[in-house]
Amino acid sequence: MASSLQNLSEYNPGNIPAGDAMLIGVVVSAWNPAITHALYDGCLSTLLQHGVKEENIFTIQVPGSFELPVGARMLSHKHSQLDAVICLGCVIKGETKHDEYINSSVASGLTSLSIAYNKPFVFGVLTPDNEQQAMDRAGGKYGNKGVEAAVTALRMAALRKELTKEKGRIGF
Ligand code: DLZ
Repeated sequence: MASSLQNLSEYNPGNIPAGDAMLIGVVVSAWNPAITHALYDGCLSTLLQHGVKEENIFTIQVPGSFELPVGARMLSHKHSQLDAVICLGCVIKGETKHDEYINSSVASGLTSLSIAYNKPFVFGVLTPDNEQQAMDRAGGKYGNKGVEAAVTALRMAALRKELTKEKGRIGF
């Protein structure tokens, strides 16, 4: 498993597109707040480090991870110029299968939104077996998934800009 071998938040900052012209939405789940707030801290500091202006980061909170897709959609409607929307949550396995239902619903919801809007809706959701695994990935020994989500958003937003920018017309 990759996470047992490396800190997944390690990356080369020189390879990340500049965020100075980007508008980014962030949706944060209120369940397991110590974890999701740590994810948000990592995400926010990464966006700022790569030049995204504070006034161009639009953050909302939703009650739980299940609400991330609809929160992301509502945020996208309010700010239609967003280049990417990052969704942060933590669903810890319990006695029942709630985690499986929530996680697969969030994953398919964000996939559908990405395709429908032709923009990245980033899955920054931890799916751990227990709280320790969550802490290890929210600023602990395996890095911070919020950092990775921010890097993914910048990369995908830049790719979208590149692929959708107007081409010079040839001929007529
Ligand atoms: C209900 C629930 C449970 C049991 N566990 C979590 C969790 O670990 N992480 C999380 O983000 N949300 C959890 N929720 C709440 C659901 O995501 C959702 O908010 C409620 O079912 C209401 O739709």
